[in-house]
Amino acid sequence: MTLLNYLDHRFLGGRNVSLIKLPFGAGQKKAGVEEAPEYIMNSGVDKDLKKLGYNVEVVDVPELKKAPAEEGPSSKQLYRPLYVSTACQRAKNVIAGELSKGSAVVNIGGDHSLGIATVSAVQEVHPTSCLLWIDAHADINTPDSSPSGNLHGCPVSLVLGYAKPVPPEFEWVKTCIDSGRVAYIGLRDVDPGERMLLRQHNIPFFTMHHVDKYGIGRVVEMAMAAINPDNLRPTHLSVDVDSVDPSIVPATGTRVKGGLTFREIMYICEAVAETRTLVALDVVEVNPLLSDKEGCESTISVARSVIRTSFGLQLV
Ligand SMILES: [Mn+2]
Repeated sequence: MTLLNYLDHRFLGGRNVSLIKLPFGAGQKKAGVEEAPEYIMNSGVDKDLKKLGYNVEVVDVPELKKAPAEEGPSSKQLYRPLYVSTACQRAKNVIAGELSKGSAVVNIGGDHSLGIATVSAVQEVHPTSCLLWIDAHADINTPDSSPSGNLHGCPVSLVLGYAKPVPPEFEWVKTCIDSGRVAYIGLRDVDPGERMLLRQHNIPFFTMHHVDKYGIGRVVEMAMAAINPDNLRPTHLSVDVDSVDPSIVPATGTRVKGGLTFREIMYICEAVAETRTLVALDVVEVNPLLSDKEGCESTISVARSVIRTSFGLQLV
């Protein structure tokens, strides 16, 4: 019998995974999210992946947290745009470097503004890849429509080229993916400007209503059929842990009740693993300072499970 996790990847040659630590949190205003990579690494994710037969490399981004002396011109409208932009450029270069070696990457955040870096890097190295965004929020505000000015709510609009004009700090970000290759699962807190963009551009989105109505199996099938028919594209899975219900993931900055159950998020990871197309996984928005010890451990253990399950750990 052949174990699924030993079947060949459709796009990558070896079994190499780079765990990239991204301790950065200026895409939002709550302290603590930058500490998550240490906690997640300490849970043993490197050993988990080694047990699954991968060669694992742990990678840092030099000067990721080095803040610019002054903020950029858009700082009246956005929170720390130059800092976020600088960090994302540094992260993007490191992620693209790892992907160029033929490795899969796990991007361990940090907040979801890092999505600017992860999507830019993945699209540069795997330009046909699709993006499955698992989140309570759509993160598709433009700098103009953002009610908070927090850039963790804007990464998708920047990589899709919907931010017009592009804030000068983000002129380096290419429009690198089109709406036909992006899908969402888990939405339940979407701003008015975001709702307009999702509908206007026909982006396939599956809210918690759809998860209730069709079940997670059918929802993942529909999402992947829309963005990766016949598994001909590499897949980038971006998991914001706030997609999961706050009862098991309380240690995160923007909790919204009515989220995915543990089995539903695991099912998504299992289904993506089965496609043998995963080239990049983001795990973001764990904030160990926002819960008690028990809540923090529960949150970290979900993050750990997301990683090992996406890379092929099976129930039996
Ligand atoms: Mn998010």
